[in-house]
Amino acid sequence: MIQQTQLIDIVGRFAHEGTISEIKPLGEGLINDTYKVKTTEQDKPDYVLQRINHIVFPDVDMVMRNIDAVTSHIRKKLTEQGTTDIDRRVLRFIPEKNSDKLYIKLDSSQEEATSYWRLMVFIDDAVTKQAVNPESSHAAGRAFGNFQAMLSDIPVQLGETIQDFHNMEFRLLQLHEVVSSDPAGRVKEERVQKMLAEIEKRAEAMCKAERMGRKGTLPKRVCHCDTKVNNMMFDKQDNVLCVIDLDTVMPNFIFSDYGDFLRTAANRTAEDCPDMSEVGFRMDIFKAFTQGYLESARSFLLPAEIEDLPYATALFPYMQCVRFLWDYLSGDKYWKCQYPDHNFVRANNQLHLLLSIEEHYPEMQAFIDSCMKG
Ligand code: GN1
Ligand code: MG
Repeated sequence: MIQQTQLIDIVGRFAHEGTISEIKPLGEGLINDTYKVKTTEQDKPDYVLQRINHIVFPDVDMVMRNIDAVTSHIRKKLTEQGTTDIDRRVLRFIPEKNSDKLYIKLDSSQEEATSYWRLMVFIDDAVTKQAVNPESSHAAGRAFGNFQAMLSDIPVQLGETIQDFHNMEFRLLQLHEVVSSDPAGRVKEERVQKMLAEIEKRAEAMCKAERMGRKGTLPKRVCHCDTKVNNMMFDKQDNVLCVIDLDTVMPNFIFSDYGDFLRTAANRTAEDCPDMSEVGFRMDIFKAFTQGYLESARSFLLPAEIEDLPYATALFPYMQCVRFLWDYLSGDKYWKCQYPDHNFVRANNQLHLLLSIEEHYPEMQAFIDSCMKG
């Protein structure tokens, strides 16, 4: 456990304002360690201090360059639009003292103990949600569409902070590799074999985006790439304030943001609920989110992108099933597990969500058509 005094020292290296009164853990993130930094003065902001997970994000410098480019571009757009509460609408990172670097590195003789830190302004009177209703889902759709729209003319080329992050062909290759090496001895389980068969049946269809990308019919745009429900801040009146958790912002097919939101928001239950009878796809959330998303994104989306939104909806539970199964077969190295089967349960949950989505395909297509005519 890291000591308060060490945390205070770390914050002290950033060009923040105010006197630190307290530093406490914040949120339930599984990747980075997050703390809230309170300051004594009423007129100074509180802050969020984060230790960046450099095992998951090996190029921290690239992560922070991407984030700087994205937040500066959005800030500029909001200023042009005359927005007054800009620090609530886009994250503001605090540089290191006497420098313009947005993170600090604390060296250690052991690589695992080396740590990377960043500090951002805490947004007051705001909440994140684990679940949405159709109304907030519509707002989220507009917000993510708007996020992509604002970034559609960003003048710099962003880096890929995790290589092949949402590349379905690569994720299948990773799975095939772990199936043949079988480091945890789990491949022989009958339930694993059954799941692998379900995965293989759909493999060709699910790699459609990569094929379109190669043909040049599907562009990469700046995407958020982790559009889970809880990566958006709302004010107390349920209005969307801003999008957070920007580590994975990178060029990708727009399917990523659309599909990953629905994967988390339109599931009737949590992604690790072990009771498969509770898993199912909520069309009310799908419709509200899609309508909101198309309102703000239709101005720049290509017909091919719009046409394949139902495919995107299926792709992300499928990809997450493959990734969770890969981690289960690897011996649970990537996601923290609370019990031995946790990753298998997660993979199975995502497979059941996919089955439910497949039943709704025609209805989804018809709804998208009606939005585009309207
Ligand atoms: C991870 O960090 P978090 O919990 O928002 C993962 C996502 C998965 C998600 C599944 C960098 O997201 O891709 O969809 O878990 N992020 C990374 O819960 O791998
Ligand atoms: Mg998060």
